[in-house]
Amino acid sequence: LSEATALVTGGAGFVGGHLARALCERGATVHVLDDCSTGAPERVPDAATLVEGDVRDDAAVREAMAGVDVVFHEAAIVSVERSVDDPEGTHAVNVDATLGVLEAAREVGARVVFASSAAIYGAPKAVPVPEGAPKEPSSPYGLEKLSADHYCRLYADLYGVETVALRYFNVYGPGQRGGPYSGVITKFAEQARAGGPLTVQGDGTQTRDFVHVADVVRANLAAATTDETGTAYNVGTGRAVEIRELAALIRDRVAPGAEIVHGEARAGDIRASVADVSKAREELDFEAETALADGLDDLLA
Ligand code: UD2
Repeated sequence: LSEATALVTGGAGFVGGHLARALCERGATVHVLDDCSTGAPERVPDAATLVEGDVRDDAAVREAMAGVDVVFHEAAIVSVERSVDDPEGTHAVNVDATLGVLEAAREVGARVVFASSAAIYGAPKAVPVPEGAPKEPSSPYGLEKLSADHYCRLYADLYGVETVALRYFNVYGPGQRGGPYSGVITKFAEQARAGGPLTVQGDGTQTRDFVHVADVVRANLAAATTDETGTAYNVGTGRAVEIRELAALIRDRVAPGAEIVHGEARAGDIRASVADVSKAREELDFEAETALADGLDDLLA
């Protein structure tokens, strides 16, 4: 990738910012397209060129795409709640804009690595979830990611665009946004720092697959150079972590005396979500390396 020109859409965001930095470190020429609505310009590495614009705007996408070999399409509205409140608005960003990125990539002959999501599976019938599992998303967000994931495959089949969809499970790490709609790790960390209590929704036996952002970056770099395109890979660790166990891990690191309390389960909450990682291991030669305990030590230090 040292010779490559890469575009990171959403490069001022959480995953995109880490990815843009890793690409710069590897000597790539890096363009970032971001409207900085939820991202922060200070996250964009100094060595990258920031095109401040909306990913729905074809002119901005084309400007950012000039001379690009590979696009990492991370720009999205990642809030499930927002997609429920405003499905047309999130569709425009999560689907229409992805189609625009694919078209622009087709014009310049660039590869597209797309940030898909475990949300496309809805509530899995069985875990771990392989890529071929049924897809019945339970939110507009999940359906939007599924639609964009399919478009990536179709662009490979119909037009020969090299595409890879990476289905992220629960990503965590430094720089993740806080606030009311943040992920559970950020939320528990904020609660523990305030002295507690940590609020588990339901009995806490529901499970998730928490994958560190450094591993998500590595999966993207692997996808940029793999020979296997027109396909999709789960990006997770393959390990199930119970939410009550997570609460205890964070409490013990930040505020050992803090209380863990249980509230109502979240409406429509998914009971179990764990990636089957065998396809990524075999075809992409990717395996997550950061153990949750180490990732939490690093994040909460
Ligand atoms: C994740 C993604 C979401 C979407 C979805 C697809 C994140 C932040 N969200 O939602 O974008 O892709 O997967 O299925 O990655 N919980 C508590 N206490 C709290 C907050 C959460 O117990 O204070 C529980 C919550 O009820 C759930 C679990 O923690 O069982 C994970 O919640 P989350 O919001 O971090 O992530 P998830 O998997 O619902």
